[in-house]
Amino acid sequence: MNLANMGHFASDIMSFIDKLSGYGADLAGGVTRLLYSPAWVQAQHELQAMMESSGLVTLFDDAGNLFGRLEGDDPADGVILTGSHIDTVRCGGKYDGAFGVGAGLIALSHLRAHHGKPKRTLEVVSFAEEEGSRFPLAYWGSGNVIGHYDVFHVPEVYDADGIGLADAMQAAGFGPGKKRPAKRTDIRTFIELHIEQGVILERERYTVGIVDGIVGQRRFTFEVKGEANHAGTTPMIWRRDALAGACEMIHSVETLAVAFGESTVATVGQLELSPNISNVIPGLAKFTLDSRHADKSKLEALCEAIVTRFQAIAADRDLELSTTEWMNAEPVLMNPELTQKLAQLCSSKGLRYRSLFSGAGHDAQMMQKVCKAAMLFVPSRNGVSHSHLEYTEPEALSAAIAVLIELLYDLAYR
Ligand code: HGY
Ligand code: MN
Ligand code: MN
Ligand code: MN
Repeated sequence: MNLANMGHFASDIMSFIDKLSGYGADLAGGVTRLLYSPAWVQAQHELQAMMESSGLVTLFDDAGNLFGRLEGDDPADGVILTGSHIDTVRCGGKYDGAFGVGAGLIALSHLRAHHGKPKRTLEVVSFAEEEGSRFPLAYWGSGNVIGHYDVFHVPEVYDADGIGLADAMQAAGFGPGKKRPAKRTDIRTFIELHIEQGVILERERYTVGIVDGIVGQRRFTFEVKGEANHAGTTPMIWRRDALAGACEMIHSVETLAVAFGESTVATVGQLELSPNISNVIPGLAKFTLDSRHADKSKLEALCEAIVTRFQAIAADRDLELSTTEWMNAEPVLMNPELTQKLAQLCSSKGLRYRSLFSGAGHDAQMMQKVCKAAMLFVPSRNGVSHSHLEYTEPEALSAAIAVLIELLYDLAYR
């Protein structure tokens, strides 16, 4: 079947994406919707209204995850869950996360309208947070659902304005006992639709991609302490310049990552200086490292090599180095039974598809620890994501939704 008549859900998903992107819209045409921010709260409540008008029963949990439920004949038979995350990076795009939530909502309302009550319960989730953009921790939403995090023991982490995660959660109306316990043991299957955020599907002209697995990811924050001093009166040889040291460290990341081979990526995305004044030698430099690899031992070796190099540079320059690792997600494989089913459905619909590994992290990485998980990708124009230029053709979005509907039908109605 060619893509043209796969456009059945194109207008539904595009109006969903356009509507949701209004919450946190920035001037460049992108979206900034950080965990527990006012835009995030409004978006979750808008979503709740959309779910309810589609006939779903909605529930928030204590962490702020939102679920829309289409109860089956046998609720004790566990839940088949689809969805993704509602938060975005700063100045992000309209599709990352939002597509998977909208696809799930459209799929459940289609199934309810055309096939009535399922045998097994279907739910769509809008996970509270996946990106790690506001606080130095990621997967706060799905992490609470699988018991990796717990709202009764909130990590002491702060955002750029010094607001703590626990305070932000309470201010948004969530927290221990506020809604329903987040940890769940009744989820049997999780299917996440997501944009590829890479260029393979578009360049090789595939309509959808079936995800084999997701790379491992480790994120750190490094603090380099030197000595703030006068830029004019401090000879070069007597300086303990935190930024000069950090620059040497950051430059070594590129060299080391390249040496580890092409499927290795390492990124320094955030850098803060103090006192950050033109005529003062920086006394403090704080920067993040995001490192990824499909192979766990290679990722460990890369991180070890990077930290060892940093320590040598700090010693050489008489600088203090402190290292905080705040994310360590292992590489995971998706459920082969589900990926096989997806392949059958894609070929039965005549869709051009291929399997591929995800270089981006996803909630499915957490959910696969407690249930069978699978992902379906759609192409990203020019491979761009985490940017207002993020875009996917509506027909591809619609084709993936059509596949999701058939898969959920197989899982919940047969
Ligand atoms: O950064 C990532 O891997 C994803 O977009 N959270
Ligand atoms: Mn995402
Ligand atoms: Mn149908
Ligand atoms: Mn993202």
